[in-house]
Parts: sequence; structure tokens; C-alpha cells
Amino acid sequence: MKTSKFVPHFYRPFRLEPLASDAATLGRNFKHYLSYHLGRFQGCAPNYVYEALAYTVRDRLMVDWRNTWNAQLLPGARRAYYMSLEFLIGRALGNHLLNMGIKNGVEQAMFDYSQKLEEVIENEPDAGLGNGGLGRLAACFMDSCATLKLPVMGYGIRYEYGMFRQYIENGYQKEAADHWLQNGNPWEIERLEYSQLIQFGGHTEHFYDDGKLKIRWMSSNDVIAVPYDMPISGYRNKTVNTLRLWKSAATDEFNLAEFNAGSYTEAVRSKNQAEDISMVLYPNDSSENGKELRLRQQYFLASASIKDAIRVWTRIPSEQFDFKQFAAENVFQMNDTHPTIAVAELMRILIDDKDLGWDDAWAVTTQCMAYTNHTLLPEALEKWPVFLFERLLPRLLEIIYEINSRFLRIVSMKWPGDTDRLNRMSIIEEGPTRYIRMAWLAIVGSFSVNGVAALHSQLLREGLFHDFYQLWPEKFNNKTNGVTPRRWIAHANPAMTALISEQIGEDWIADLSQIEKLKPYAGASHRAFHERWRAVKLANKQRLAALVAEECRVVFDPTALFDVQVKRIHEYKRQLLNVLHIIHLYLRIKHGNLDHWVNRCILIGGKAAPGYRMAKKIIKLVNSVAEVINSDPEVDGKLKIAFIPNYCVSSMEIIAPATDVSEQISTAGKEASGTGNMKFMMNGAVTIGTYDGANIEILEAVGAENFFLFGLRAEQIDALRHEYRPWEYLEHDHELDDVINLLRSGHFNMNEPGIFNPVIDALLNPADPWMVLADFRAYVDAQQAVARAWLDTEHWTRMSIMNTASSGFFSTDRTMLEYNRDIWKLAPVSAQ
Ligand code: 26W
Repeated sequence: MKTSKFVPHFYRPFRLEPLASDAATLGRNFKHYLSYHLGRFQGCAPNYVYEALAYTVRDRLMVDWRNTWNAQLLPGARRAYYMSLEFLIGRALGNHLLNMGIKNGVEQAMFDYSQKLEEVIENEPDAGLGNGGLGRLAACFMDSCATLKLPVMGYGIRYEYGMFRQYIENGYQKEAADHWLQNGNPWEIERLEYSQLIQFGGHTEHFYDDGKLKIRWMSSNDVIAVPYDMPISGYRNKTVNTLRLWKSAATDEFNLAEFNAGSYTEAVRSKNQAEDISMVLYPNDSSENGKELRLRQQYFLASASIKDAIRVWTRIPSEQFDFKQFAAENVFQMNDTHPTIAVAELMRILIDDKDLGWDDAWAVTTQCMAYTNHTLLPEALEKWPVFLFERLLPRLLEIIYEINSRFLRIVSMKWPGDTDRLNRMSIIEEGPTRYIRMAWLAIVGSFSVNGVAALHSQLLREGLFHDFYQLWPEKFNNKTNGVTPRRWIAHANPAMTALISEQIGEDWIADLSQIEKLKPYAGASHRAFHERWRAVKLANKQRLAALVAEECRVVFDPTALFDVQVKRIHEYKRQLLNVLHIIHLYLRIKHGNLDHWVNRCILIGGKAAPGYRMAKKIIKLVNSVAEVINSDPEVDGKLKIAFIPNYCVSSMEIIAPATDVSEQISTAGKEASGTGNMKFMMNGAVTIGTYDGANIEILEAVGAENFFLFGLRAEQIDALRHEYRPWEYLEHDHELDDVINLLRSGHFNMNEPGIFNPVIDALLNPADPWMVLADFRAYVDAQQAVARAWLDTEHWTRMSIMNTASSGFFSTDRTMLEYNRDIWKLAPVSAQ
């Protein structure tokens, strides 16, 4: 008798067969999800059609996702973790279709079910888990890492409510909750089995174990962190990386002790408190607010992520792990100071749980951690009151004190007797309320500190971080930002993508340095190409005009110049300078001063932090000015102004491809980098901008003849600061005087007298940090140069092509290769 070897079924490896992606199979799978999984049928609400399609597409990511995961986990492989309180992802469906190369098949499949793919795609809510630049940058980084096959995982928070939805009522911003998970999220996979316990509160206890002093964190209130994974697909390379987002949950459904003691409501309340942590994204993007819940979010993310990375690293139970080796295989990039408590958390775990001595733990930590700064604004620098730490994170406070005292010893060795410097550099800010300076903790605890554009990194070294730069020059480096060309060209601008690929092939999509090959086509001999370039832009402008008509009830003429400023509303970004120019153009029309006139449609959009009063005033001002100008018969289409509500990732996908002039007009030295500027450039817009952030590098790449540069430089701004007399600009420039007078006259606020007085006061304040009036004349002149250039259609087309063709440097693929070369040092990993 033949005996077969018994193999228990759980040892039998099972192969995952890749699924077919022809239109017929896709259609059948879609129908299956719609009918059998969702229980919906033809004629159902459109979000179910989207959901069924998302599941159909997700199935086709699964094999690559698993293979990527396995390949990246091979022993000895080094991995990086991008830790960020924000990931501003936007929609996923269209992006995955592009990356997987199955858009045509899916289009056909949808057509067979009487659905238009573009309309189905619109039913996906934006994953708006970020405020602005910093959050969107994290999303672009994830995209590029997957495309470059870098083993990088994102760690973030799965906010129940993302960035608020903005709507406009009587010209004022109103906020509505963004319940993006309302209809479920077909992309995420809950992994309860990898949940982590996170401690808060309680106290520490010192005790001796085998004669060794040990410390434990006692009677804490614990919260559970549950991971949800989202797939991040690479561009046509079988790589699917992971974005792991943590949701907070109560340790037990109810706290049974309290429940049995009869305090039912107390028990429910503590459950709610636990769930509060991941409830909502804080909508501040440039000033810290010091709220306890925000500190809880930060520690929640840092602790869960570090514990998870350790779990992954030690996953093979039979092996011994020497934690002194942890840094050889793990590196954490901290997106601003928001997750910086991770420095102390890793120390705590290594010392208290893994029994390392202080010096060993510190060596590991400072070889694991890297910090990116995203702002020079002093009001954005995070500091937490010591008393809050004492109450919430007592053990971490002890560790931070110890880090600080050892650090200050180094400082006083280098600069004996320099108490000023000691006070400046101390992680603890002394005073009636004592604070922990998170940026200092980040610098001391990291082996790499970087800014996000050349000027920004230079200003960090010379200014804010100068003391630290003197101590550790080798830690400091620059990594100029980028944006992903997949979402911001290939997905957002398919017509231009096809036109470019026709000339230079398709390789530029995964290697944007090749877009340079387009430069020769800017030459005068390529008239037919130029015609087509303009036709693409015109079609994109029609698409934006339709959006503006629907959202703003303003009619844009697609043949006019589209002049766009979209970004968060902030005084340093100087939307006010734009408004002053708009009023100036209006006055020119009223005065019949129409030399070299160009019809313009000016679009402004962006959210104001709900507590930022001046920013909200600016939104009201834009809307009031728009209303007066748009309804003045004398203006007659020469000038149209619109404020687009709820500026977000998906609206930028329509806006950038349709823009002729990109407004990047921040006060020099204030915009760390900017990334909207890069999206516009890639889509063939010409920049009008100050010598600030990445504008400088854009200017270098495209050449001064294809860029409208104006305004004071950072060092001139600084020099002017103590002798700034704004009224003198009115005395010397009657056109500026006219603008301010019209504003003051109440012309734009007949029904609400005085509402813009705070704006006028701010502009005329000699302490105005943004020095709007100082740059008015230069700005108006540069705008007039824009108009003249626009009047020469061929010239403008050449500039437009040159901007796209010179944008190769601004791909996040390049940015990620630099992070990897200088900081992470990972080997790319091929799946399968
Ligand atoms: C604590 C509150 C808070 C929240 C967010 C303070 C500061 C922030 C961010 C640093 C704001 C931000 O998004 N900064 C932007 O980061 C982009 C990506 O590097 C840069 O391109 C922008 O210039 C910078 O303003």
C-alpha cells in the first residue's frame, strides 16, 4: 500500500493567481460586487457603483501588495517609516487605474454597464487627512517611493473627520464636517490582529530588579490603536506599498469595573474619550494651538508606529534580536515636529522594555530618527507645557529631562560660560509656564535635519537653527520638495500627457528628467505642435470654466488669461497683494486706462483656519470685490473674479491644467518651499513670483525669460523691517493710493460698513510682517509684463512649453532618491 506523506493543510502553500484585467472579466467582477456583496442593482445610488468598482480594482492590487510586503520583509532588509500626522491623499481610484495601466479596460467595462468612468470616479470622497502642503507632500512621497520600489511605509492617523469642507455664505467662510468615511472606505483593510496598547496618564515607579534600577509606568489609562492599511501602488511596477493609519478604540467595549459599579454613563464616557483621539484632524496649518487632544494624537501615532515597527522587526519568534542592531534596519522620517515625541518613546521602550542602557539606547535612537522642518514661522513652532506632559506622559517627561541634561552638558563643554546660549538651546523653555520645545528635541534626537528648499535650508542654518548648526553641521541638509508627476500630470492632464508622449515617448512619466526632451519643441518651427498645445490648454480651461460656473456662479471666458492663486489663506502668502492688484485693474477699467489690456479671469481659493480671523476677513474681501466687479456693466468681461469654495486635491486636478499664470507671491523668506508652484509649472503655467522657497529653483530651471520675478528678497525684507513706513508707498504711488482709497471708501462693503478696516489697518501698520505695500509697485509692473507677453500668443506658448519641459527636477521621484541617498540608504526591492 502506498503511503503519502501527511501535510497538514495549514502548511500547504497556496498560490494567489493574478486576476484577469480584460474588460469582460472586470465587468463580471464589478457586477458580482454590486449585486452579491453590496446587494445593490442597476439604478442604485452612484456611490455603490463606485464602491463596487473600487473593490474590483483593489482585488487586482492584492497579489502585488502581498508580494511587495513579503519581499520587503526578507531578513536583513532595511526599511524606512514616514511618520506624519497628515496624509492628504485625495481620491485613489483614478490614480490606481493609471498606475496599473487598466484604465481603458475599466472604461470599457463601465460603458458596458451604462456607466461613464469619469462620473463614477467623482463619487469617491477625497481622503482629506491633511491641511495643505505638508500633508500633500507626504502623499506625493508615498507615490514616489512605490514607483521607485523603495521599502517605505507611511504611518498616520485614520481621522474619522478629515479637513473641514468649506462653503461660502454671504461671502464668509463656513465650515462643515468632512465625514469622509460615511459610506465606508473600500481601500482600507482593518488589521485588528496588529493592534497596539497605548498608555496615557498614571505615574512612574522606580524599583530594583536584580540590583538594577528599573522604571515602570503604572496605573495608566490605556487606549488601543487599531491599524488600517491602504495600498499605495507604484507606476506599472508590481509594487504596492502600505500606508498604515491608526484608529483609536477603548480597551474594552465598556470599562467593566465602572459598568458594574453602576456608573454606566462614566463607562460610556471613557470609551468616547478613547475614540476622540482619532476623531478629527486639527485644521491649523501654521500656528500651534496647544490643545491636550493634539498632544494625545501625537503620542498615539508615535507610540503605535514605533511599537509596530518593532513588532515587524522581531516577528520571527525563534530568533534572538539584539536591539543595539535596531538602527541598522529601521529609520524613521518625522514629518515636522508633530511626531517628535517618537524620540522619547523609542528611548523609553529600549530602556524600560528592552533593557538597554542609556548610552546604547541613545545611540540606537539617534541613528534611527530623521527630522524634516517645513516652516520658519515662529508661531508654528510647537511647544508643549511641561505640566501637560507631567499629567499625560510622565515617563516621557523624565526621559526628555535626561536627554536635555546630557545635551546641555555637551553645549556647556563647547561654549563654557555661555549661559545665553544654554538658555536658547535648552529643550526646556524656562518661564512662568515651562515648555518643551519640540523642534529642539527633534534636532537633538535625529541624525539628519533637513529643510524643504535651498533657501529654506539656508535660512534654517543661518537663523532659527544656527546654534545647532554650529554644534553639528553634519546633521543639516536640504531636500527640495517635489510633486508626483503621475497624479499631477498623467492623471490630471491626460490630453497634455498624450500630446507629450506622442513627441518624446512615455518614459518621462516614471523618469521626469526626460521631460527635457520637450525643449526643442518650444522652438518657433514647431507651429503645429504649438497649436495643439494651445488646444489642450483651451479644453482644460473649458473644463475649469464649467467647474467655476457651477461652484461660483461666475462665467469665465476660456479665451481670457486664467490667473490663479490657490493655497491656504495666510497673510504671509499675501492673497491681499493679489486683491490690491485686482482693485487696481478694476480702477484701470473705470478710468479707461486700457493700454495693452488683457482680459483676465482671476481665481482664488483656499481654506482659512477656523480661528484665524484675518484669513477669514481676506476670504470675505475676495468675495466682496468679486461681487462688485463681476456685476459692474462697465467691466464687461474684461475682468472676472471668482473664489472657488472648498479648494482640495480633486479641485486642484482640474485647476492646475487650466492655469496660465501661477501666483506665488509670498513675502520672501516665509514660504518654506511651496509645491502648488510645481504642479502649475508642470502643467504649462508661467509663474509670477517672489524670490522665495522653491520659486528660486523653478526660476533657475526655467530661466528668467520664462518667469515673472518681482519683489524684495529675503535679506531686503529683513533690512527694511525696522524702517518700514507703509504710508510712504501711498505718497509715492498714486495708483496704490487710489486702490487703498477705494477700499477705504466702502465701495466693496456698502451693506457692512467698516468690515475691512482691520485689513486696511494691517496693510498700513509699520509692523506689518508681510510688507504687502512694499511689493505692490513691483507686482503691478510684473503683472503688466505678463499681459504684454500674453498678447504675443506664440511667445506665450513657447514659455508655457518651456515651463513643462523644465520641470524635471520637481518630481518627488528625485526628492525621494535624494532622501534615500543621503538619509535612508535603502536598497530598492522588487516584488514577485
Ligand atoms: C502645529 C500646527 C502646524 C501644522 C502644520 C504648524 C505647521 C504646519 C505645517 C508646517 C504647515 C505646512 O504645511 N507647511 C508647508 O509645507 C510644505 C511642504 O514642505 C511647503 O511646501 C510649504 O512651503 C510649507 O508652508
